[in-house]
Formats: sequence, C-alpha cells, structure tokens
Amino acid sequence: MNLDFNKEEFKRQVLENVKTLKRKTIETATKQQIYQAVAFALRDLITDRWIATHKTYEEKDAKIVYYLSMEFLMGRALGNNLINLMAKKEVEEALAELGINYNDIEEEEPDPGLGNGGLGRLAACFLDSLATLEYPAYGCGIRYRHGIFEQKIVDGYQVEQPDNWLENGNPWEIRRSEYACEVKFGGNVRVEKKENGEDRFIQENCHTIIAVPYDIPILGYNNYTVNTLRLWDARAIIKFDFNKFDQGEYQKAVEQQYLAETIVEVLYPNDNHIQGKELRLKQQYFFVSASVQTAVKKFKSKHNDLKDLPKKIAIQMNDTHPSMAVAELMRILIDEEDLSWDEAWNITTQVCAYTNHTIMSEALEKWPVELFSRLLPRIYQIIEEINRRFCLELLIRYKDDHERIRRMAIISDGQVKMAWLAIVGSHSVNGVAALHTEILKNQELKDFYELYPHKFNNKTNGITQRRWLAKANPKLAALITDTIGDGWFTDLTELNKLVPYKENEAFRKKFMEIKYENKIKLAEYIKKHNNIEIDPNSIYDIQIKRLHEYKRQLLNVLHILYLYNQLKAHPDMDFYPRTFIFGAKAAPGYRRAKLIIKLINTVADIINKDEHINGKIKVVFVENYNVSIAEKLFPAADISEQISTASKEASGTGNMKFMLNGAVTIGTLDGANIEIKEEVGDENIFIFGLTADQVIEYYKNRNYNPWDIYNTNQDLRLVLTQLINGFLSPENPELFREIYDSLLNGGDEYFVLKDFDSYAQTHRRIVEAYKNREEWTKMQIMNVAKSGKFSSDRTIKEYAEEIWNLEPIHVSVD
Ligand code: HBZ
Repeated sequence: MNLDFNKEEFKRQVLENVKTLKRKTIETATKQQIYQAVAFALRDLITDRWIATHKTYEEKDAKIVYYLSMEFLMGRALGNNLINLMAKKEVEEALAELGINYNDIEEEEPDPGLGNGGLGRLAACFLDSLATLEYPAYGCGIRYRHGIFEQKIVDGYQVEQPDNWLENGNPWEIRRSEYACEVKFGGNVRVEKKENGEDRFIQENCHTIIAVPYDIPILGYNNYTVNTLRLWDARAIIKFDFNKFDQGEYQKAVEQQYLAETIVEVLYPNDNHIQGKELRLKQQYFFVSASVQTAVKKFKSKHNDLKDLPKKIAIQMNDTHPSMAVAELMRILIDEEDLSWDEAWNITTQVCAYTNHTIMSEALEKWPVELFSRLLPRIYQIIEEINRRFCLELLIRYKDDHERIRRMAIISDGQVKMAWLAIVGSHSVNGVAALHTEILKNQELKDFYELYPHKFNNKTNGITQRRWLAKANPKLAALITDTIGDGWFTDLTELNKLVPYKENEAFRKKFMEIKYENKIKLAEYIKKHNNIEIDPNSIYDIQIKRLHEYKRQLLNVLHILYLYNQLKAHPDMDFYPRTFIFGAKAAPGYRRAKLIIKLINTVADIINKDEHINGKIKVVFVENYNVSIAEKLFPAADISEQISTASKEASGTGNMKFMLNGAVTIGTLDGANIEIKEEVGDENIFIFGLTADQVIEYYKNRNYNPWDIYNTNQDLRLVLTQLINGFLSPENPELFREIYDSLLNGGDEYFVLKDFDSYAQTHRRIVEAYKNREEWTKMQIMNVAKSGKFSSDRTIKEYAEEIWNLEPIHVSVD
C-alpha cells in the first residue's frame, strides 16, 4: 500500500460522510449514498498529494503537456483509484467491517462515458500512464452534461436514451470557479493602429461565454503524483443591472444562461464520422480557447519572455477536433501579447503537435467558411493569414504545380480543412500504428509528407495494464504476480518472463481455471441481462467495438448464419460449441449500422431458439457496451475478433486488451494487428483476408465484382439469399434488403464477400486448434507474455521523449 491508510480513521470518515452529506446512518443509507461517502473519503486522502504534485511542478518550474481532447472515456474511477493507491484490499476490509460489500458499492458508480470509442479511451489510458510515469500533464476537455447515450435493445433495434451521469453529482470533481475564463464568439474584428504603426485587432460585439473548470484527480500507480483532468463547463455572463431588471431583462438573462449551457449539453455520438454542426464547432473553440488561455496564463505567472513558451508547455491535439489550438495560440500571442506574426508562429509550431486517428474520408473535418467566419471571425482571419503565407511558400517550392497547391491549401472550395491546419501549425504529426503512419505518409497525407518529412512519426497505441489487467482480471493478475512478481504493473515487458511457464503444466492448469472462472462470471452476467444461457465450455468468440461498416460486424454475423446453415444441413456433423458475443453502439444517425444491429439480434433470436441444434451455437448481443462492461468481457474471451477491412482501422486498442487477457486473435493485417502478430509470432495468431495493399489496389483499379463471389460460392449465396427471402423476417422480407444491396449492388465497399471464404477457413483452423486444450492454452499464455509492447506506458514515454521533450518530475510527500 502506498497510502497512509488508517482503517479505523477511514471507517469513521465514511460514517461521518454518510451523516453530513446524506443525513443518514450506514444502516439507512442507500448503496448509492454509501458509494458517495466512500468516494469522498478517498478524495480527502488524495487531496494532500494532489496539492503536493502541483506545488512540486511549480517549484521545479516543470514543463507541462496539455493533452487536448474532445473525449475522455474514463470509465469508473473508484476501483481504478484503489488499484493505483494499492489500497483495494484495505478498503474492502474496512467496508466489510461496516457490513458493506465492496463490489455492490463499485457497481453504484455511473460510468462517465465522455467519449465514443477508441480515441476517447486512448486519452483515458494516456492520463493513467502520464501520472504513473510522473510526467506533468493536464487532460483538457469538456464536462458534457450527457455523455454517450445509453443503448437499449427493443425488439432487436437500438434505442438511444440520454445518459444522465451527473444525476447524483460527481464526488471526484472539484469546481474551480476561481480559474474561470471568458471565451468569445461572433461579433466583428476592428483594426486600429498601434503606436509603432502596426495593426492591432480588436474583437467587438462578441457573445462572451464563461468557461468554468471542474478538476478531477488522476492518480499515478504506486507514486505520489496526482495530475489533473480539467473539464470545462459553460456559463453565461449575467450582468445584474437591477434598475433594468424588469420582466424582459430577467427572461433574457435566464435564456442566455440556457443558451450558454447548451454548448456542453451533449457529446456528439459519432465515431469516425463528422456531422458538421454549428454547436460542435462551438464546443471545439470553447474548450480549446479556455485551455490555451489557461496554459499561457500559467506560464506568464512565472516567466516574462514568451519565446520560452515551448520550453515550458507542449500541446498535443487528439485528432483535429482541437486543431483550433494553433489559431487560438496565435491570437493570444499576437493580439494579447503583442508579438509579431513570425515570433508567434515560431512559438506556436514548436508547442503544438497533432495525432491523426483515422483515414476514413468521412471523418476528415472540414468547416464551411461561412459558418466558421461568422462564429469565429478573428480565428478565421488568423487561419486565412496562415493559409496565405503557407500558399506563398508552396508557390515558391512548387512553382506552377497549381493542382498540388490547390490540394494543400488550408482554405479551399469554401471550406476550412482542419487536418491541414493541424499539420502546418505543428512540429509533429503522428499516426497510431506502424501501418497507419505509412498509409498517412504514402497516401492520405503524401503531399504534406513530401513537404515536411521531418514532422511525421509513428506512435503505436497502447493500453494501461492497471485498468485492463489488474482491475479487470484480478485473478489472472494475481497468478501472474505470484509467478513472476509485480514488476509488470509498471513495466509490462516483464510479462515476457511468463514464456517458459507455458511448458509448466501446473501453471497452465491455473491459467485455464482462471479463464474458465471468468467465463462462468460472464455467463452469469448474460443470464441476468439477456436471459440467455451460455455454456462456459463453449468457445467464447467476442467482437466488441463501435458499430461501423469498416469494422465488419457484418462479416461476423454472415459467417454465424453460414455455420448455422451447415449445422442444420448436417445435424450430426462434428461441431464444437461456440458462443458469439457482440457489443456495439451505432451512431444514432447511421442507418445501416443500426440495421446491422437488428440483423445480429434477428440471427441471434433464430439460432438461440432453435432446439434442434442443441445449443451448439449461441449468439449474444450485450446491451450498452461501455468501459465497465468491457471490463467483464475481455477477461472471459477465447477469441478476439479484429476483422476490419485492411487499411481502415488506424490501430485498434481492443485488440490489445484481448491479448493482454489471453484471448487469441482472428484478424486482418490491419492497424496494430500487424504489430501484435510480430510480437506473438505467426503461430499464435490467426490472420486472414486481403492485405492493405490489395485493398488499395482494388480501390484504384475498380476491378472487384462481388457478383463473381455470389456466383461461385453457394454457401455464401444461401446466406445472402436469406437476407431477402423472408427466412430472417417473414413478416417483412425486405427488412434487410439494404444490406443485401450494399454487398451486391453497392460494390461491397468493405470487401465482406471477398474476405468471407478466407475468414470461414480461418475459423475452421481456430476450432481445430482450440480442441487441443493444452496447445491452445500455450497460445493464450504466449499472447499474454508477448503483450508488453502494448502498454500505454511505452507509448507515453515515446511521446514524452520524441515529441514533447518532457522530463518526469518526482513528487514526494513528507
Ligand atoms: O482511434 C479510433 C480509431 O478508429 C482506432 O483505430 C484507434 O485505435 C483509436 C485510437 O487511436 N478513432 C476514433 O475512435 N475516432 C473517433 O471516435 C471519432 C470521434 C469523433 C469524430 C471523429 C472520430 O468526429
């Protein structure tokens, strides 16, 4: 334990909190109230080191990284904080002595879902690693009143309900109104002459919103570092002029408050897709401006010369969503700090860095000039000037290659290209897996790579082992620690030491038992939530991630239907029992993705109800997939489905969570799957399908015809026909016509049919391998043992050393 933890004192504090906060006794308090009392008691214990951390950073004048992200998919804090404080056992005991079951309390915490998927969860893993590695860091984002919607499945369809995570308040946050700042929208820009004859730009007639920060502590593992996640809330400025405060003024003031608050009302629920809404642009500038202003203010409180800014702060932009940071920093340096353009530009490009998370063209952010310039006139003006100077540079370099210059311009075709702004305004541009970075360099961002080769670099994603092994899979974590010690908590490559144990029968037995226990626990969860019985002796084959056509849940479900047809046609065939589990939210406006959810549930219903197959196949769609549910799924998996169309998945991080928990991957050569294969070896992973190069070739040559496959593969033809012949939905045979058409008449953009045969064959190989339980267990152990590279600690160290030039700062508490 690394906490000065006094059990009696802690119990006393919990009782006290129940009384003073809730006016209850421990006997009469609800579980939710007890959860809050426990959370507050822990926050108290953390506060001293939180203060000490900031004092240390001040005293050492540390360089700080600001990680700007529209999304932080944190998951529950209680259990994770106890892991990092190494106080889980003690707190469990203290609560038990009060007659409270810790697990019940943990389930009371709402899951803060302030993100969509991989990008938001990556930000959360990064914060954990930054604190554990003692790097001075702020996460900066938005305190959405409503995070990602809650998904209900009604009659097989996804239905969205608002997520009310703040309903009971959030015991982990502290409102810091003393650090509020103003953010300006709209109005116009007036130019006046400075004494030296230069122009001064003044924003007038603006609509000003107040940004109020809420701070959440981010604990390092086994150290005294407590960093801060700063989430901004929006308030209106209400000037109380009591003389004028008649009915109309009052109404106006309340309205203004309401309008201001809509900025932070809701997280946009799209993943890898943009919606181009004015409110989204407001959200972006709102949190970027507040965060950048704060960073500069903090610097100025200790330093005079802004040229030193890059020595003291780094800004990392998590995708293009915060890319206005480039223009906002320019605005502050020029308009407020009186620097020249060149000085300001030099500073800005040294401070800013950009991470790209996708090559999906529908995710590339572009804003109409009309909207942008109306909402953010001064920022737009600055971007115009950045663009003007940039195009001049291009003209000098590329002379009359006008086509190239047009492609590269930050403003063109009436749109502002946010990725171009991010690249031009940064000193570093990184992809999130080796293949992804290569595709950026050679395809999507080729023009920019040729211009700025030095900016491009790869930072393969990672995940935190504290949440995804220690917390999610305590039994496996304990077995590993008993076997090789606890070094893996802070150095995941220690897991390599497990390699020889795959030959140790006693170890294998324990490993298998733990997987089996985790599978039983998941079966209980599924029985409770889906009322479906699944067999823990069956193969658990799991695909959990956002629903997107490129992620190809459709390939998975068509294959399940194919297996079912086989089993029906040959009831006596040798068939190893399989359980297919899905978890996925679809963007509410993504019609086809929602239809695929309906398809999965329809297939599930038919198969699960069919008594003639003796339960040999079960299909489960887990409702409302989120971080907490993920923690139950990864530890129970035998097979990890990572089957995106090659070249489309930038990295994936779920693939790493499965591996760390001993599941074997079936996957395409996409994203980080390639690096997983390199680590684990060809014999411990199942690869199928087209390569990225092949996919890209097909796109170029347009010579793929899905009908060729339809005409030659009769098993697949049957499955496709079942989509439209009433087999699945007799009451509405046309229900899945859209999916059928997308595959056959729409060109099968994601090569579902093209990869089907290879996928089916690879599944056959997997089942054969699974039957040899001892050899399979060795494969699972190898997956755990070789997952060391995929710790976010490794990733963060690379960012710190190669992009941010950041040093760890040790915090001690006397
Ligand atoms: O970022 C994901 C990638 O798809 C995944 O391959 C990668 O592992 C992960 C972390 O690098 N991208 C996203 O999750 N993207 C979004 O969620 C998103 C959200 C809003 C947007 C655009 C993208 O407007």
